[in-house]
Amino acid sequence: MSGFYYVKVPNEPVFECRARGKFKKNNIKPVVGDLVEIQAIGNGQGVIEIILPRKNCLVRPSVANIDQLMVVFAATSPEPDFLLMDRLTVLAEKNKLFVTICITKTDLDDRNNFNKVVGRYSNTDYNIIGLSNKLNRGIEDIKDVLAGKLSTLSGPSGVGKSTLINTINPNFKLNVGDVSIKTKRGKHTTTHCELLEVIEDGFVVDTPGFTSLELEGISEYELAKYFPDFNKFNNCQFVSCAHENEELCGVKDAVKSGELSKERYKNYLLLLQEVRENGGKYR
Ligand SMILES: Nc1nc2c(ncn2[C@@H]2O[C@H](COP(=O)(O)OP(=O)(O)OP(=O)(O)O)[C@@H](O)[C@H]2O)c(=O)[nH]1
Ligand SMILES: [Mg+2]
Ligand SMILES: [Zn+2]
Repeated sequence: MSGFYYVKVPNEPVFECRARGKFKKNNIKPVVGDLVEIQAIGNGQGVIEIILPRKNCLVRPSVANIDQLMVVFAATSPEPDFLLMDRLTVLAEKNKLFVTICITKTDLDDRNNFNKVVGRYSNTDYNIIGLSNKLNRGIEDIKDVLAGKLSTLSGPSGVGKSTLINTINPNFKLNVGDVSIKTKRGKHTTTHCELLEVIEDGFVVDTPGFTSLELEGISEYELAKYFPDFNKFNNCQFVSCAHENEELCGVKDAVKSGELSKERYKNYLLLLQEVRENGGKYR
């Protein structure tokens, strides 16, 4: 219900809480993943008094204190949006999160999109897991990367994020929606963020799907740092090389020789342009 926060307290049922007015006054909103102190007021209800300092806080989805970003895309239906995928990995790097890229619907993967993803990120150490919720494929691998962490699922609507949680732990019966036959898009079935203990000591936030994401608060000078595969080849002439128009650029050489993914480099240039345009706003 709106205005309520559901707080898990050890060895107690979940408390239904409101937040103290001071938070609103200071423009602070408790988010999923927050560690809080509450005052119990009876009847399983409480008031959030303190939000403990956050290790990190993502904007979209709005979650705090996470360890791992699970970037979820479908092999098809909807087709993967590689620029959005790169935006998400940049965001994860910026926040120092583990990255797992999860490609669902591999049972429908006629065009080998899973292998494309593996190729694009081959110089990163990201976990890349192909799975099918339909055929129960890859589920054990997912459980392994969820263990002991707080992870958030991020990706477009209709890729199967909620289905994945239901498959991992059949005790959950989250709503799942169809993908429109005409537009091949999801129908925004999940509408709020929720923290779920899907395996013992493995927490996951199911989130609503989204299609756009701005790289706020990233300067043009740091963007390349968030492409960890580029770092292996950055024996450029200039330390501050933007890997753009410079001569003697290790990254550009690696793209030419095929060691680095051309598509990923193209997206880097697009995002570089974007953070430059945003630069004035956020610097
Ligand atoms: N063939 C196939 N279909 C799948 C798979 N995973 C999910 N689906 C289907 O994809 C559709 C969308 O699944 P959801 O779990 O609702 O997707 P979501 O990512 O949670 O979407 P939002 O909540 O809207 O963000 C449903 O019809 C699922 O049955 C899979 O691995 N293979
Ligand atoms: Mg969902
Ligand atoms: Zn360079």
